[in-house]
Amino acid sequence: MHFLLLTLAEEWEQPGILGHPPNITSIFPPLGLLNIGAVLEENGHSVEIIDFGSEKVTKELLEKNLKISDAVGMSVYTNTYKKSAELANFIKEFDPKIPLIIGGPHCTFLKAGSLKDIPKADIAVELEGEHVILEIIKFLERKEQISAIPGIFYRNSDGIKSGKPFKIIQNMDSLPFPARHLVEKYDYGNFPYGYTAKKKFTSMLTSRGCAYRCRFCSRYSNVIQEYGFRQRSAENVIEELLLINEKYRSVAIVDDNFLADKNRSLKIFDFLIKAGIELDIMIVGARVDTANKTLYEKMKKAGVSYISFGIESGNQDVLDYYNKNVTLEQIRKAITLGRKMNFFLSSSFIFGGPTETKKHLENTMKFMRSLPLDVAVIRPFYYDMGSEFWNEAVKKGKISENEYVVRVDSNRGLGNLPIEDVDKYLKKAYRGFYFNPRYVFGQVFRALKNKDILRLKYNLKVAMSSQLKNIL
Ligand code: B12
Repeated sequence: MHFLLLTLAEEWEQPGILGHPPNITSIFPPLGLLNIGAVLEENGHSVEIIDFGSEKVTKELLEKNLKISDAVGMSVYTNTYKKSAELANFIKEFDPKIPLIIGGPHCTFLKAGSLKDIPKADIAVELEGEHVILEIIKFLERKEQISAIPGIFYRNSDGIKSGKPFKIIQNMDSLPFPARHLVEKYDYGNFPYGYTAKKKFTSMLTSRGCAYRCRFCSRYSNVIQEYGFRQRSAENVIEELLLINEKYRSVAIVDDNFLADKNRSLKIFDFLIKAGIELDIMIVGARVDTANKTLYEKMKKAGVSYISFGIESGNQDVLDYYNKNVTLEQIRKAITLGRKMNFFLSSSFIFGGPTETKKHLENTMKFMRSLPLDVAVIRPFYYDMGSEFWNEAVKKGKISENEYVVRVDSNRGLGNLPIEDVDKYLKKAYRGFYFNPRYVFGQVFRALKNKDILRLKYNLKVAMSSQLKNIL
């Protein structure tokens, strides 16, 4: 069979989907689809991937691909599910008989509900698709009953039905490596804040799930306990890194928490150092409590140049309320250590948590300015479907179930601060951080020290450009 796999992950404001690129391009390749692509090719099928976040998809291009495809698969994210529904309508208008299978976060969080949100889709896969997709092919080849397939929802004359209970892939080393050649046509790795990944760039996942329970985070293991936290072995990760090193100059490791297992991390970095691999490594998502001198020194020698932390707040009571299980002291220690290693340090903060007052936001602004960070991404607090806070707010009737993403707003009884105040503080925080003379001098100094003219050019661009508009 020939499969067409589609993803529309990035934000998309303009009307319609065909004929114009989204206003934000994909930074990372869609690993979920690359895994499924690898399994399909391994079983003799052919695959084409279209990433709507990486190219202008015209009607002609889509129709040309639909004509030669036996089935279509689509990753659905909540932030773009309406666009995904539009795309499904287009596909079924073009070819009413072509099987349309959906999967991804929106299906994992909503299950049968995702078939209601994407009315033209035939089958929805909750959780991992690598094994299920082969079962679905057997059904399409009339070799298996659809009701016998684990982890799916499908339609029949009585409405939406579920298949057998899902199965978790326990042995992560058994999965084929992502079929990266399927997206070699795209240019990933263009970060929106002054970090330019060495090209060619790709990403990788070495684990699934997270052992921690931050209450604001919408994660699969909140809706499906068994998802848990599963890691690939160091040997298996090294094997993939060696393959990546043959074609790519940089790789982003995008696990929820790659450094969770210190021994595994040390094994991987020791190997990279001994092998003298020259791969530029970015760790996108690390907890500050994994920071220690030995590990960071090995990371530096092994080629790590970038690390991003979820810091969230500069208030211990708020971190505890979020069940983040870290201290302000651990945050300061990790950032200081990362600075010593001359890593590019990115961080994310949340403004306007349910218990936060203006004083809390002032504290967080002061805290982030005191840290030698390169980037601070500040997001307002959201009740994200799949997070503990969202579940509680729904239970209390403060949010209705079909409100998938809700901003904190005391005007509707959510949190202490009205949206307009949080927005004011967001601007104040961005201005205070990026126009802090110590920050500007630090950036210029580091750009010159690292001969990173691109970064210098970028910082100047930020200072002059539209981003300024957002800040002022
Ligand atoms: C790792 C991760 C990332 C990584 C890697 C994503 C990737 N797939 O390449 C990075 C950092 C790149 C990322 C980016 C984004 N992410 Co993310 N990400 C996660 C995280 C932490 C883990 C998810 C995971 O384990 N993925 C493993 C891969 C292999 O699984 P997968 O991509 O989901 O695909 C599997 C299944 O979903 C299924 N599947 C997926 N698509 C399809 C299609 C078909 C046809 C089938 C049959 C099956 C199927 O099979 C795949 C293989 O098992 C979760 C939070 C969590 N802890 O759960 C958030 C999360 C999934 N991400 C989220 C979002 C919103 C995004 C972004 C859109 C954010 C943004 N605006 O930039 C981007 C989209 C990037 C992209 N182009 O894909 C949200 C989704 C919310 C929602 N309800 O839709 C989550 C839940 C985080 C959150 N807290 O809100 N993400």
